[in-house]
Amino acid sequence: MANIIFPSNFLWGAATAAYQIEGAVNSGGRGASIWDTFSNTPGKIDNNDTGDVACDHYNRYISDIEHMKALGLQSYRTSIAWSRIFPEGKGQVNQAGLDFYDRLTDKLLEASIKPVYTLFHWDLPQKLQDLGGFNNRDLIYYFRDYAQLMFEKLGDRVNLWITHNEPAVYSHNGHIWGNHAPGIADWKTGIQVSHHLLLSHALAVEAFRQSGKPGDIGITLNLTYFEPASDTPADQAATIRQDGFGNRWFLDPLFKGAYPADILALYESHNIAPDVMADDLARIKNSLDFLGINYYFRFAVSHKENDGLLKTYARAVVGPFTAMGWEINPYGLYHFLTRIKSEYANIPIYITENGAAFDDVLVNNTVQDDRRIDYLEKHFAATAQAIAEGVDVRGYYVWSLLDNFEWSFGYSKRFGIIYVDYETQQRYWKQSAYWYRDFITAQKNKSS
Ligand code: IFM
Repeated sequence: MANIIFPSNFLWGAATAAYQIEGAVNSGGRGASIWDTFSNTPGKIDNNDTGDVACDHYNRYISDIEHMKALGLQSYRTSIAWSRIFPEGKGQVNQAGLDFYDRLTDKLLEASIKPVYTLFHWDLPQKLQDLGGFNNRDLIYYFRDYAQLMFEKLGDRVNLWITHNEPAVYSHNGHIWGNHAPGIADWKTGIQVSHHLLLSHALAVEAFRQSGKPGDIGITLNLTYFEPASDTPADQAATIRQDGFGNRWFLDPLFKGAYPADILALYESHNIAPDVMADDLARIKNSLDFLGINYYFRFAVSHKENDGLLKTYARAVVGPFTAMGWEINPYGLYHFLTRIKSEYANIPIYITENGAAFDDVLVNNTVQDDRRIDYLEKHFAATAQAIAEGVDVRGYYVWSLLDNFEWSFGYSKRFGIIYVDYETQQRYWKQSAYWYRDFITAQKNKSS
């Protein structure tokens, strides 16, 4: 690691998301989101945890920014809670919500930390879900209007924007598997939602470009590295299907203006293909200045005749594993960075999330998380390798700044480089935080 030098303008950051850290769900005029509804439904979340309090970041953002500053972060990625801005998703604007993100932005800039905001990290206003959620085409316009307002209010100080976080997880987990909010289990809905997410992204980008605000806008995709479990033709074909379902379904429309023919045919044969109107795909094509990549793990894929519509079985097989049971595979990150350039476009890329949960134990006010340090180091090396081969990677955001509400796992999984004691809301730096601080300092010194 000592020898690796990243470009001098490379941004080192950390990421979080509103519902996972803010808490204060009833403060400042915030409206309910689908995650409030879902997490407060008994049995949905491990230990019946909710995001009601989370890391109480809404009330502690100033001291959290002090931690970021002490870490030497150059950038911070978080999301805006739509229901703080529009408690009902549309219509009446909530000034207190705008004020919160205004203050957050100013404090970040005061600390010389570049804010990057994701407009939608899954916490849809409940009132919009009551209208059918992203299955309802009207949502594309409500999202566009919300995005437009944020560009207008913050676009003088924020110049990196992300429309959606992981549309695959939102559509699949939330609408096909049902283990995320809004808890729907229906293929047709899930696939339609994925189309409306991409289309709403495109409309928000159009609004950004029309706003004349300086800066760049993109979308963040979670890309999973799928490899065949064996070299049989059946497993290889299964891998192509799995990659098509999870990765190409989102990449192809963004870069090629078309859904992948093999997956579209599969969906058509099951009557679950999305309703797509003329021009939708033309609007989605090239609707990004950069691609955000969230990368975590590799899955080995086998053909399984009786396994659902995809007839695939994807699982983690080769250790070491994180506390999520995810296989640590830095090569997969290199694979995507180089694959985007060779198969899609030589577009700027930000690694908007990468990190690991481990069973951290607080001892003497810190956590000896050597495995997380090792994880980060290896993924940095994979990134450096891709940059050396000409991939235009511009930044890296560790997931996560803080331990936080890990969706259906509640607080049982700790991804932070800063440990949160949820009883006292005390923050404790894990050893990975000290390591990351020193790494960033060394990079700054090398490039100056
Ligand atoms: O916590 C999530 C985040 O909200 C989206 N990307 C993956 C992380 C870890 O599961």
